[in-house]
Amino acid sequence: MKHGTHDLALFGGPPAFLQNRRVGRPNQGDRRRFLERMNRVLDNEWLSNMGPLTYEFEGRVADLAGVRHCVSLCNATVALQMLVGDVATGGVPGDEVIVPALTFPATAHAVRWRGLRPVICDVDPVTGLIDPDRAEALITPRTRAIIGVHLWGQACDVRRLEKIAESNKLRLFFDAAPALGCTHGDTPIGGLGDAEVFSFHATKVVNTFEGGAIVTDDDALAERMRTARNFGFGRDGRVEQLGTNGKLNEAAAAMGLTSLDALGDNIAHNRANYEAYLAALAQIPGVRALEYDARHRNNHHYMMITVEERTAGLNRDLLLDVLRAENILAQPYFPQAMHQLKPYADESAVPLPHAEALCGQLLALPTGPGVSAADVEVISHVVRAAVAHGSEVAALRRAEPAGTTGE
Ligand code: T4K
Repeated sequence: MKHGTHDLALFGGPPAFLQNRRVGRPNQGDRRRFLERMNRVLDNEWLSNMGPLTYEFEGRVADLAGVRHCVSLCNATVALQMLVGDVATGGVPGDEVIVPALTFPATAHAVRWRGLRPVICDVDPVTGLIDPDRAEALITPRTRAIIGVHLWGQACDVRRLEKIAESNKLRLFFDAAPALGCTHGDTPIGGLGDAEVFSFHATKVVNTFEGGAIVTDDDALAERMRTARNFGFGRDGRVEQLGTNGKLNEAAAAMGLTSLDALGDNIAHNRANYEAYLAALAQIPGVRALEYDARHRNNHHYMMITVEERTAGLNRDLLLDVLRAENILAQPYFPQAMHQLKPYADESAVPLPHAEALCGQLLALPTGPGVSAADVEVISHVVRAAVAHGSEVAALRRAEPAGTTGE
C-alpha cells in the first residue's frame, strides 16, 4: 500500500507490480486454436491474396458490423487512405476533408497523404468527439467529406453529421478504428455513413498483428475498394483503376479469427473492469473517468480518465510518471491535437480550445484480459495516493536535480 509520497516507486518505494500492466496488450485468444489455423494456412500453401481464412474473417466482421461488405486490409491507415482516394477521384488539389482535432495522427495523415487538405475541427469538451456545429461552420465550396472518429468506442453524433453531409452533398466516413463491438443505439458501429474503418492493430480489441477493414453497405464503393486494395486489378485481371497493395494476409486472418472468438469474453471482462474503475476512482479530486452515453454500447477497450491539475495538485504527465514507475503503463491518448502536430501547424486558423485542453488531461489506464479486478483496485489506489499527496509529489519532482526526471 502507498501511504505517503516516499512509498511511491517514483521516489524509491517498491513498484506496485513486478510485471507491467498495459494498455493495448494483445487479445490473442486461444493459442492452440491459432496454431491449428496456422497449420491450415501452411498446409494450404496459400499465404496471401485473399485466402480462405481471410474470406472467413471478412464474413465474421461483416456480420458483427451488420453490413453487406467487409473489405479487409493490411491496416486502418491504408483503409482511410483508400476511402480518401475515392473522394479525391476527379477532385483537385486543395479539396478539403473535415477531421476532428482529437484523434490518432492516421486520420489526418490519410487525407494529406492523398493530396487533400485536412480541415481540423474542434471537439466536444466532455466526450472529445467531433462537434457537428463546428464541422458545419468549416464547410466551404471545396469541402468533399467529413470523417468522424468514434473515439474510444463512443459513437459520434451520427444523425446530426448525416444531416449535415446530406444537405451539403458531402461524403461521410467514420474512423471506427477502436470501435468494433460498439453500437450507435441498437445499430452496430460499421453500418453508419458511407463507410467505416476498423483497425485490427495488435493493440486493438480484435487483433490481426496489423490489419484493418472498410465496412459498408454500398455495393459499388465496396467493389472499388476491393479493386483498389489489389493494385487496381478488376475481376477480369485488367487494371481498371489506381490501386495499392492493401491486402491482409492469411496469418493475420488466422490471428483475427482467433481473437474474434474471444471478443465476447473480452468485452464482458472490460465492462467489469470499467465498472470497478468507476467505483474505485469516484471521489478522487480532479480525476474524472469518462462516462459514456448510455444509449450506445461501448467495448470498453480503453479506460479513459482526465486529470485536472488545479484540483488534483499534479498534472497528467506527472501522474503518468508516477504510474509508470509502478509498472502501470498508462498512455496519454492523445498527447497532441492534430493542429499541434508538425505537418499540420498551419492548418488551423482558429483556436481549438477543447481539443487542446483534453490533450493535456487525458490518460488511458490499463484494462483488457490481462488486468484483473484486483489490479484495478491497486491501480486506482496508486492514483488516489498520488492525488492525495499531489502538491508534495509535484514539489519533490521539481526539487529533483536536472537530468534525473527523464524529461
Ligand atoms: N485511427 C484511429 C482513431 C486510431 O486510434 C488508429 C490507431 C488508427 C486510425 C490507425 O490504425 P492502424 O493503421 O494502426 O491499424 C497504438 C497503435 O499502434 C495504433 O494502432 C492505435 N491507433 C493507437 C491508439 O495505439 P501507440 O503509438 O500508442 O503504440 P505503442 O507501440 O506505443 O503501444 C501501445 C501499448 O500497447 C504499449 O503499452 C505497448 C502495448 N503493446 C503494443 C504492441 C505493438 C503490446 O503490448 N504489444 C504489442 O504488440 O499506437
